[in-house]
Amino acid sequence: PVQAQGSGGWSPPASAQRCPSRWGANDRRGSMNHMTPERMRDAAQMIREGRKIEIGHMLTQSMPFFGTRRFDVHLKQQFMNPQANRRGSNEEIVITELAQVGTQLDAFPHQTIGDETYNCVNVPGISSRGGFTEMGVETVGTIMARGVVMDIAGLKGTQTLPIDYEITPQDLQQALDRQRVELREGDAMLINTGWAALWGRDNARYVSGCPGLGVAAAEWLIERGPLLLGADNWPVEVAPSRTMPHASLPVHQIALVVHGVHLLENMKLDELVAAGRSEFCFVMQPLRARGFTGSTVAPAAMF
Ligand code: UVW
Repeated sequence: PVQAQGSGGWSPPASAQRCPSRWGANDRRGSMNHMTPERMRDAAQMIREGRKIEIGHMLTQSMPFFGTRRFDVHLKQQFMNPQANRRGSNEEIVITELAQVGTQLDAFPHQTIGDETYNCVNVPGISSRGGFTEMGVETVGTIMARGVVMDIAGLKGTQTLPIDYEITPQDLQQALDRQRVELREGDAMLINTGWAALWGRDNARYVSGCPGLGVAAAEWLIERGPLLLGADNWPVEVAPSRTMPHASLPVHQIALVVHGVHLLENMKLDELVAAGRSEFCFVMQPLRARGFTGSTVAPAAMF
Protein backbone atom coordinates (compact mmCIF):
# COMPACT_ATOMS: atom_id res chain seq x y z
CA PRO A 1 0.00 0.00 0.00
CA VAL A 2 1.03 3.60 -0.56
CA GLN A 3 1.56 5.76 2.47
CA ALA A 4 -0.37 8.87 3.39
CA GLN A 5 1.83 11.54 4.93
CA GLY A 6 0.80 13.40 8.07
CA SER A 7 0.54 16.78 6.36
CA GLY A 8 -2.14 15.56 4.01
CA GLY A 9 0.51 15.40 1.34
CA TRP A 10 0.98 12.14 -0.50
CA SER A 11 3.70 10.61 -2.62
CA PRO A 12 3.18 7.76 -5.01
CA PRO A 13 5.59 4.81 -4.72
CA ALA A 14 8.93 5.08 -6.51
CA SER A 15 9.48 3.15 -9.77
CA ALA A 16 11.45 0.38 -8.03
CA GLN A 17 8.56 -0.22 -5.62
CA ARG A 18 5.85 -0.49 -8.27
CA CYS A 19 7.60 -2.15 -11.21
CA PRO A 20 7.55 -4.78 -12.51
CA SER A 21 3.82 -5.15 -11.94
CA ARG A 22 2.30 -8.37 -10.58
CA TRP A 23 1.79 -9.43 -14.20
CA GLY A 24 5.48 -9.10 -15.17
CA ALA A 25 7.66 -6.40 -16.71
CA ASN A 26 6.36 -6.84 -20.26
CA ASP A 27 2.69 -6.80 -19.34
CA ARG A 28 0.54 -4.13 -20.95
CA ARG A 29 -2.95 -5.39 -20.02
CA GLY A 30 -2.95 -5.06 -16.23
CA SER A 31 -6.33 -5.91 -14.70
CA MET A 32 -7.67 -7.14 -18.05
CA ASN A 33 -5.57 -10.27 -17.46
CA HIS A 34 -8.37 -11.25 -15.06
CA MET A 35 -10.77 -11.81 -17.94
CA THR A 36 -10.29 -15.52 -18.55
CA PRO A 37 -12.49 -17.77 -20.73
CA GLU A 38 -13.83 -19.45 -17.56
CA ARG A 39 -14.87 -16.14 -15.98
CA MET A 40 -16.52 -15.04 -19.22
CA ARG A 41 -18.51 -18.28 -19.36
CA ASP A 42 -19.50 -17.97 -15.68
CA ALA A 43 -20.61 -14.36 -16.26
CA ALA A 44 -22.78 -15.40 -19.22
CA GLN A 45 -24.48 -17.95 -16.96
CA MET A 46 -25.66 -15.11 -14.71
CA ILE A 47 -28.14 -14.10 -17.44
CA ARG A 48 -31.21 -15.98 -16.24
CA GLU A 49 -34.19 -13.62 -16.66
CA GLY A 50 -33.07 -12.15 -19.97
CA ARG A 51 -33.16 -8.58 -18.62
CA LYS A 52 -30.70 -5.76 -19.22
CA ILE A 53 -30.19 -2.36 -17.61
CA GLU A 54 -27.99 0.21 -19.31
CA ILE A 55 -25.55 1.63 -16.76
CA GLY A 56 -24.03 4.43 -18.83
CA HIS A 57 -25.37 7.91 -19.62
CA MET A 58 -26.60 9.07 -22.99
CA LEU A 59 -24.07 11.18 -24.92
CA THR A 60 -25.67 14.62 -25.30
CA GLN A 61 -24.56 18.22 -25.50
CA SER A 62 -26.14 18.89 -22.11
CA MET A 63 -23.96 16.46 -20.15
CA PRO A 64 -21.36 17.75 -17.66
CA PHE A 65 -17.80 18.23 -18.88
CA PHE A 66 -14.61 18.18 -16.88
CA GLY A 67 -12.33 21.17 -17.66
CA THR A 68 -12.26 22.13 -21.34
CA ARG A 69 -13.76 18.91 -22.67
CA ARG A 70 -16.61 19.33 -25.13
CA PHE A 71 -19.09 17.51 -27.30
CA ASP A 72 -20.37 19.63 -30.18
CA VAL A 73 -22.65 17.99 -32.71
CA HIS A 74 -23.14 19.51 -36.17
CA LEU A 75 -25.72 17.90 -38.39
CA LYS A 76 -24.67 17.31 -41.98
CA GLN A 77 -27.97 17.17 -43.81
CA GLN A 78 -26.66 16.18 -47.09
CA PHE A 79 -27.55 15.59 -50.63
CA MET A 80 -30.63 14.30 -52.32
CA ASN A 81 -29.64 11.65 -54.85
CA PRO A 82 -30.78 12.44 -58.38
CA GLN A 83 -32.31 9.00 -58.87
CA ALA A 84 -36.09 8.56 -58.95
CA ASN A 85 -36.30 7.25 -55.38
CA ARG A 86 -35.06 10.67 -54.02
CA ARG A 87 -32.82 9.13 -51.32
CA GLY A 88 -31.59 11.78 -48.88
CA SER A 89 -28.70 11.28 -46.48
CA ASN A 90 -27.95 12.72 -43.02
CA GLU A 91 -24.84 12.50 -40.89
CA GLU A 92 -23.12 14.49 -38.17
CA ILE A 93 -19.71 15.89 -37.41
CA VAL A 94 -18.86 15.69 -33.72
CA ILE A 95 -16.11 17.77 -32.15
CA THR A 96 -15.15 16.07 -28.93
CA GLU A 97 -12.54 14.23 -26.88
CA LEU A 98 -13.95 10.84 -27.73
CA ALA A 99 -11.84 9.17 -25.07
CA GLN A 100 -12.82 11.41 -22.18
CA VAL A 101 -16.48 12.43 -22.35
CA GLY A 102 -19.65 10.82 -21.02
CA THR A 103 -19.48 7.41 -19.41
CA GLN A 104 -15.83 6.64 -20.05
CA LEU A 105 -13.19 3.99 -19.50
CA ASP A 106 -9.68 5.22 -18.72
CA ALA A 107 -6.76 3.44 -20.38
CA PHE A 108 -3.35 3.47 -18.67
CA PRO A 109 -1.59 6.26 -20.63
CA HIS A 110 -4.34 8.65 -19.45
CA GLN A 111 -2.42 9.10 -16.19
CA THR A 112 1.21 9.18 -15.16
CA ILE A 113 3.55 9.44 -12.21
CA GLY A 114 6.00 11.93 -13.63
CA ASP A 115 6.72 10.63 -17.13
CA GLU A 116 5.73 7.04 -16.42
CA THR A 117 2.50 5.16 -16.84
CA TYR A 118 1.63 1.56 -15.91
CA ASN A 119 4.61 -0.79 -15.50
CA CYS A 120 7.00 2.19 -15.60
CA VAL A 121 6.55 2.66 -19.35
CA ASN A 122 7.95 6.03 -20.36
CA VAL A 123 5.08 8.06 -21.83
CA PRO A 124 7.12 10.26 -24.22
CA GLY A 125 8.56 6.99 -25.58
CA ILE A 126 5.11 5.69 -26.61
CA SER A 127 3.64 9.00 -27.82
CA SER A 128 3.02 9.51 -31.52
CA ARG A 129 0.91 11.76 -33.71
CA GLY A 130 -1.61 8.96 -34.11
CA GLY A 131 -1.98 8.33 -30.37
CA PHE A 132 -0.07 6.06 -28.01
CA THR A 133 1.84 3.19 -29.59
CA GLU A 134 1.28 0.99 -26.53
CA MET A 135 -1.54 0.50 -24.04
CA GLY A 136 -4.13 2.50 -25.96
CA VAL A 137 -7.73 1.58 -25.19
CA GLU A 138 -7.74 -0.91 -28.08
CA THR A 139 -5.82 -3.29 -25.81
CA VAL A 140 -8.89 -3.66 -23.57
CA GLY A 141 -11.34 -5.33 -25.97
CA THR A 142 -14.80 -6.70 -25.31
CA ILE A 143 -15.62 -7.23 -21.65
CA MET A 144 -18.02 -9.81 -20.26
CA ALA A 145 -17.51 -10.42 -16.56
CA ARG A 146 -19.27 -10.69 -13.22
CA GLY A 147 -20.27 -7.23 -12.02
CA VAL A 148 -21.00 -6.18 -8.43
CA VAL A 149 -22.44 -2.83 -7.40
CA MET A 150 -21.82 -1.60 -3.85
CA ASP A 151 -24.57 0.82 -2.87
CA ILE A 152 -22.86 3.19 -0.44
CA ALA A 153 -25.58 5.84 -0.74
CA GLY A 154 -28.15 3.20 0.25
CA LEU A 155 -25.94 2.03 3.12
CA LYS A 156 -25.88 5.58 4.46
CA GLY A 157 -29.65 5.95 4.04
CA THR A 158 -29.46 8.70 1.45
CA GLN A 159 -30.08 9.19 -2.26
CA THR A 160 -26.83 11.12 -2.74
CA LEU A 161 -23.73 11.12 -0.54
CA PRO A 162 -22.43 14.55 0.56
CA ILE A 163 -19.92 16.13 -1.83
CA ASP A 164 -16.94 15.48 0.45
CA TYR A 165 -17.85 11.94 1.55
CA GLU A 166 -14.80 9.71 1.42
CA ILE A 167 -15.74 6.05 1.16
CA THR A 168 -13.78 3.79 3.53
CA PRO A 169 -13.00 0.05 3.46
CA GLN A 170 -15.52 -0.37 6.31
CA ASP A 171 -18.25 1.19 4.15
CA LEU A 172 -17.48 -1.24 1.34
CA GLN A 173 -17.59 -4.28 3.64
CA GLN A 174 -20.80 -3.09 5.29
CA ALA A 175 -22.44 -2.50 1.91
CA LEU A 176 -21.46 -6.00 0.77
CA ASP A 177 -22.83 -7.51 4.02
CA ARG A 178 -26.05 -5.50 3.74
CA GLN A 179 -26.53 -6.61 0.15
CA ARG A 180 -25.48 -10.21 0.95
CA VAL A 181 -22.98 -10.37 -1.87
CA GLU A 182 -19.25 -11.00 -1.97
CA LEU A 183 -16.47 -9.78 -4.26
CA ARG A 184 -14.52 -12.21 -6.41
CA GLU A 185 -11.29 -11.74 -8.29
CA GLY A 186 -11.99 -10.54 -11.83
CA ASP A 187 -15.21 -8.68 -10.97
CA ALA A 188 -16.16 -5.31 -12.40
CA MET A 189 -16.45 -3.57 -8.99
CA LEU A 190 -18.88 -0.62 -9.11
CA ILE A 191 -19.77 2.02 -6.52
CA ASN A 192 -23.10 3.84 -6.22
CA THR A 193 -22.68 7.27 -4.58
CA GLY A 194 -25.90 8.75 -5.96
CA TRP A 195 -23.87 11.66 -7.42
CA ALA A 196 -25.31 10.94 -10.88
CA ALA A 197 -28.58 12.53 -9.70
CA LEU A 198 -26.90 15.86 -10.61
CA TRP A 199 -26.06 14.76 -14.19
CA GLY A 200 -27.71 17.15 -16.65
CA ARG A 201 -29.47 18.94 -13.75
CA ASP A 202 -26.63 20.78 -12.04
CA ASN A 203 -23.56 20.17 -14.19
CA ALA A 204 -21.48 22.87 -12.49
CA ARG A 205 -21.90 21.17 -9.10
CA TYR A 206 -21.44 17.70 -10.62
CA VAL A 207 -17.87 18.50 -11.72
CA SER A 208 -17.02 20.83 -8.80
CA GLY A 209 -16.09 17.86 -6.62
CA CYS A 210 -17.76 14.60 -5.62
CA PRO A 211 -18.04 11.83 -3.05
CA GLY A 212 -16.12 8.67 -3.92
CA LEU A 213 -13.41 6.21 -2.97
CA GLY A 214 -10.70 7.28 -0.58
CA VAL A 215 -7.19 5.88 -1.05
CA ALA A 216 -7.65 3.18 1.61
CA ALA A 217 -10.91 2.00 0.04
CA ALA A 218 -9.36 1.92 -3.44
CA GLU A 219 -6.46 -0.16 -2.15
CA TRP A 220 -8.88 -2.48 -0.33
CA LEU A 221 -10.70 -3.12 -3.61
CA ILE A 222 -7.49 -3.49 -5.61
CA GLU A 223 -6.30 -6.18 -3.16
CA ARG A 224 -9.39 -8.14 -4.19
CA GLY A 225 -8.33 -8.23 -7.87
CA PRO A 226 -10.87 -6.10 -9.75
CA LEU A 227 -11.24 -6.22 -13.52
CA LEU A 228 -12.01 -2.51 -13.22
CA LEU A 229 -13.26 0.02 -10.67
CA GLY A 230 -16.30 2.09 -11.62
CA ALA A 231 -18.57 4.70 -10.06
CA ASP A 232 -21.39 7.12 -10.82
CA ASN A 233 -19.16 10.17 -10.42
CA TRP A 234 -16.51 11.74 -12.69
CA PRO A 235 -13.26 10.37 -11.13
CA VAL A 236 -14.42 7.24 -9.16
CA GLU A 237 -12.51 8.69 -6.18
CA VAL A 238 -13.53 11.46 -3.75
CA ALA A 239 -12.43 14.86 -5.06
CA PRO A 240 -10.91 16.72 -3.40
CA SER A 241 -9.97 14.43 -0.54
CA ARG A 242 -10.19 15.84 2.98
CA THR A 243 -7.59 13.39 4.26
CA MET A 244 -5.19 14.12 1.36
CA PRO A 245 -5.96 17.74 0.46
CA HIS A 246 -2.65 18.32 -1.31
CA ALA A 247 -2.82 15.31 -3.59
CA SER A 248 -4.43 15.54 -7.02
CA LEU A 249 -6.56 12.47 -7.81
CA PRO A 250 -4.29 9.97 -6.02
CA VAL A 251 -6.60 7.02 -6.78
CA HIS A 252 -6.07 7.69 -10.50
CA GLN A 253 -2.36 7.09 -10.01
CA ILE A 254 -2.82 4.13 -7.66
CA ALA A 255 -5.29 2.33 -9.93
CA LEU A 256 -4.07 3.12 -13.44
CA VAL A 257 -0.34 3.68 -12.98
CA VAL A 258 0.68 1.64 -9.92
CA HIS A 259 -1.61 -1.39 -10.34
CA GLY A 260 -2.84 -1.28 -13.95
CA VAL A 261 -6.52 -1.24 -12.96
CA HIS A 262 -8.88 0.56 -15.36
CA LEU A 263 -11.34 3.19 -14.09
CA LEU A 264 -14.90 3.49 -15.38
CA GLU A 265 -16.33 6.95 -14.75
CA ASN A 266 -19.68 8.75 -14.98
CA MET A 267 -21.78 5.64 -14.64
CA LYS A 268 -25.57 5.66 -14.26
CA LEU A 269 -26.39 3.15 -11.54
CA ASP A 270 -29.76 4.34 -10.20
CA GLU A 271 -31.93 1.93 -12.19
CA LEU A 272 -29.74 -1.05 -11.34
CA VAL A 273 -29.76 -0.20 -7.63
CA ALA A 274 -33.53 0.39 -7.68
CA ALA A 275 -33.97 -3.03 -9.29
CA GLY A 276 -32.17 -4.53 -6.26
CA ARG A 277 -29.50 -6.21 -8.41
CA SER A 278 -26.17 -6.51 -6.62
CA GLU A 279 -24.53 -8.99 -8.99
CA PHE A 280 -25.00 -9.42 -12.72
CA CYS A 281 -23.26 -10.05 -15.99
CA PHE A 282 -21.35 -6.89 -16.90
CA VAL A 283 -20.96 -6.26 -20.64
CA MET A 284 -19.02 -3.46 -22.34
CA GLN A 285 -17.22 -2.84 -25.63
CA PRO A 286 -14.76 0.07 -25.54
CA LEU A 287 -14.08 1.71 -28.92
CA ARG A 288 -11.42 -0.04 -30.96
CA ALA A 289 -9.67 3.29 -31.24
CA ARG A 290 -5.94 2.86 -31.70
CA GLY A 291 -3.76 4.54 -29.13
CA PHE A 292 -6.55 6.41 -27.32
CA THR A 293 -6.29 7.32 -23.62
CA GLY A 294 -9.74 5.89 -23.03
CA SER A 295 -13.11 5.46 -24.63
CA THR A 296 -16.63 6.67 -24.24
CA VAL A 297 -18.57 3.48 -23.49
CA ALA A 298 -22.08 2.09 -23.09
CA PRO A 299 -21.90 -0.59 -20.36
CA ALA A 300 -24.85 -2.79 -19.47
CA ALA A 301 -25.87 -5.11 -16.65
CA MET A 302 -27.59 -8.32 -17.79
CA PHE A 303 -29.30 -10.86 -15.58
C1 UVW B 1 -9.09 13.58 -15.27
O1 UVW B 1 -8.35 13.16 -16.10
C2 UVW B 1 -8.81 14.80 -14.48
O2 UVW B 1 -10.24 13.04 -15.01
P1 UVW B 1 -10.97 11.75 -15.45
O3 UVW B 1 -10.04 10.60 -15.62
O4 UVW B 1 -11.80 11.60 -14.25
O5 UVW B 1 -11.77 12.02 -16.67
